[in-house]
Amino acid sequence: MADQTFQTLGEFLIEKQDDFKYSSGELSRLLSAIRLASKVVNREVNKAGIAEIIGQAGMENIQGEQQQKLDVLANDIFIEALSQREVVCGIASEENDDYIEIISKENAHLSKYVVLMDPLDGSSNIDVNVSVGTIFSVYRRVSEPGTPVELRDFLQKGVNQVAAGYVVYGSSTMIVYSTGNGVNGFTLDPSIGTYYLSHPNMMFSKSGKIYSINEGNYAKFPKGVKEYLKYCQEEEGDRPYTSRYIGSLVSDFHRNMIKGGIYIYPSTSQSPKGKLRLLYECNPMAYLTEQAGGKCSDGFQRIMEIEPTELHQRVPFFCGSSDMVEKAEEFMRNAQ
Ligand code: P6P
Repeated sequence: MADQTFQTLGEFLIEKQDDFKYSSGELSRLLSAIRLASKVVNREVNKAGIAEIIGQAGMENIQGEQQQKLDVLANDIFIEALSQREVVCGIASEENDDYIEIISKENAHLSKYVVLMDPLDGSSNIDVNVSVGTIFSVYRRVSEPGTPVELRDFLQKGVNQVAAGYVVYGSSTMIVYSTGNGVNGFTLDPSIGTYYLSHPNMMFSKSGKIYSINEGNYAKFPKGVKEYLKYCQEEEGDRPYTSRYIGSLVSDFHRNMIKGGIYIYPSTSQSPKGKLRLLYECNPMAYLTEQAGGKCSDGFQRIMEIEPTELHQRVPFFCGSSDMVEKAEEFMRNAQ
């Protein structure tokens, strides 16, 4: 049982309400909807551990019922929670080709926020009991209030985010988020369904000794990445560094933020833009990174300055302790 002196997420949201300039409490209610949805997804993700009894997600269970794939189920749960609260006018998701216009019952189109999300990132890891996560990004709409949401409301630079965060469904379930005043982590006490402030003011250390990258793609990496990896592995000073790669972005990111480190998903000869999506993976993680004193780029330019052109576009991703990212960028520049 968590120590009762720990502040709950609900209390924290109320206390920090004043941080949201001119907010009518909508952003707090939006974050509260995400909190609720994360608890439901947490239950479903944990239940997946007995898949052979209830049937593999995406197949029939022993009652002959069609099991929804967990990432589709997570997507529905977050969309439902956000729509019910009438706090968003639109949602874009890794699971949906196009954005969804949320037509509120009462204040049709008057909600001022849009949410972009990856509802269950790394879901392929569930079958092997590895942590997965939800990633979310929040913007104010730029189109006319009271009118239908437009694509330009979603194609905004990362610097325009008003909030971003992730849920990591791991050995414990945590929500880590920022609204522009630092990064705070909350751990779920599943016995009472309450999140407690367990990691106040999370910060990346300026440097670190962990690098996270899928070295199986080494042959396809750009020259600068290959040279940076050689740098990490040579015997010199505080090197060689340690290689740690879970294959679940939120887990690799979360560990690096706590212990220091760099995560790289670069372009490869096969995927010139890399694998990770700008709008609902890289931008929210970049927002958190910079709020936590770290650095995030595509190897050359700040991730949050990239002008988006399409909902599901991919970008190369270098993220973490600032000294490590700057060193990697130096190798990328010199290899040009
Ligand atoms: P690879 C999961 O599919 C994901 O989007 C991230 O969570 C993860 O870091 C990355 O892809 C893993 O990709 O190519 O190394 O399996």
